[in-house]
Amino acid sequence: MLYPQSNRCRSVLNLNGIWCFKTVEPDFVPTMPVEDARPMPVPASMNEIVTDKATRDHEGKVVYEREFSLPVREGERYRLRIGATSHRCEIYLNGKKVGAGINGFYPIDLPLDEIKDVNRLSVVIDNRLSDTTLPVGEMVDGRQVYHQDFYNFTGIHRDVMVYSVPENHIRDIVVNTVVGGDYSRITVSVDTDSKVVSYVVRNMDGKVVAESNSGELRIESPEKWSTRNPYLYTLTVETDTDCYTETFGIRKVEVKDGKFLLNDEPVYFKGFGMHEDFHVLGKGASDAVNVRNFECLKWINANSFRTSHYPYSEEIMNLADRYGFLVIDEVPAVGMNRFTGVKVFSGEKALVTERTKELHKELVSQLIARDKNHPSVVMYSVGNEPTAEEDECYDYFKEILEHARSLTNMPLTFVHCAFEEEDKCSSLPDVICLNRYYAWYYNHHGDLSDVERYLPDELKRFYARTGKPMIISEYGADTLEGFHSLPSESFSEEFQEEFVEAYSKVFDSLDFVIGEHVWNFADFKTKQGATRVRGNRKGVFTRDRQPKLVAHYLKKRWDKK
Ligand code: BDP
Repeated sequence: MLYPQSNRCRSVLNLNGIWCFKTVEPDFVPTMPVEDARPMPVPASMNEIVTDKATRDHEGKVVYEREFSLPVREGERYRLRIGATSHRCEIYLNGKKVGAGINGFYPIDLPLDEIKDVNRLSVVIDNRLSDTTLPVGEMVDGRQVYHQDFYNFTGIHRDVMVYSVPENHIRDIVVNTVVGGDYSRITVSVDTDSKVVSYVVRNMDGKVVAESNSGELRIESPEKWSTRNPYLYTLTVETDTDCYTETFGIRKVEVKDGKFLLNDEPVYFKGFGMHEDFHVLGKGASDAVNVRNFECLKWINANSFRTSHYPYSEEIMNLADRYGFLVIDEVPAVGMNRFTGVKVFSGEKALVTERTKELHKELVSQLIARDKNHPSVVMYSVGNEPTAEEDECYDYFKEILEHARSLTNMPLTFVHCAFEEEDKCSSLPDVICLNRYYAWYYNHHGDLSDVERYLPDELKRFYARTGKPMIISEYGADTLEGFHSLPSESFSEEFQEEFVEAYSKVFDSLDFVIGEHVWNFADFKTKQGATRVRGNRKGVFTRDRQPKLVAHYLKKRWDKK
């Protein structure tokens, strides 16, 4: 699936803006224009916009609707592209169903065959989570329950576009690069019914560096993509009816001898688990917020992040390529844990079923299909914190990882939270990603001596058993900006700094730790809960992207690391 592009063969009409919105009954079908609708911005989450609780907390279906017109030209086909709606949705054009979206974090791309002078586009979204969605959720006593921490936002969250393509257009381009001694071999495969006429590769100065009429190209002395030099090339494919320019990078990724290698050099991951989340926008995409995030990441000397806990927008992935960030790209398999000991992967109360597994596999396929040409993506994560204590979790994730392995050569992982003594799944991933909260959720809240007492020992046991390199993919302490305490106590800015310092000391003493991702980059909205004051406050930055005290510590640490 290619991102919409405007060029001499294609055009794009952006449909962002103010749409009509309404909460609707479960059997709603938009046969007629919606009545009594209220204005709603796209992209954005409706929950951050409305002022009444009933709408904010609505569990079920909502409809978004707008009209559009465009000049229809002979020989052109039109397609609709919605970056993401949360969650499942059905799409109607002039009252007729034209397609559906199966997940809240993936693009929907479908043909619009019956365009009229004026068109009514309706998107009916269902925000409920179940075993047929990812994240998973369940109904308990007639109420929606989900086990992930972040807020279950509802809305059209990413850009909406109608774009034109010529007949027999290019459906997909896959760019594979192999780095040799002083050259790179590029193999391109193009999914189209038309004949490919040329392949042209340009460097960042716009100079042609390789040209061919077959999908095999060779670049002499290539500039390799890295965090220090995020060098990008473009490939323009011309067919007898269509053209498309795709961006790519040349780099080699490997996990070897306990190290994570980028272009044969060991990498230490410095950065964060993040969220797509901001005031007023909720999960609504914003170029301004995205670029501010990357500026903050650069400022603090991070080199990587995880797209916790779902695929981020394609615009963010493009920025990661451009800024030179290593991305652990995660599918939305989160919430597969009740944290109560009640079985999740089996039994009468199973949260995760065969239906979940089928969807999970499909979403792994779609993520790899979407992100395969991004040099920033150096590892895929197929889930976050499932109950790795269960045998059935092992069987499940073995199958998911085997499926992913059949689709990509990139390293694979999923994020663990089970303790070493209980863990059954750490033999599965290429790199162990581990979330740890000693001195916060366990064992003695607020006592930082816990970190030294328990963490190194546990990490060493993991390593002794698996021999795999390890990234600590979450560790952090909720912190209210402006709350200071001498001596420190939990929730103060001083405590957060001391907390991160204590963990850092442990990481520095263990060779097999190849990275640290603090939880979280910024404060974010969660469901309401007794441990949440205006959301999760573990951000190193506030929700409006200003640094807390710990940010200055990390900036210095990561400058040297
Ligand atoms: C971890 C989850 C993350 C939460 C975090 C927390 O992976 O999504 O936000 O805990 O509680 O278990 O802060």
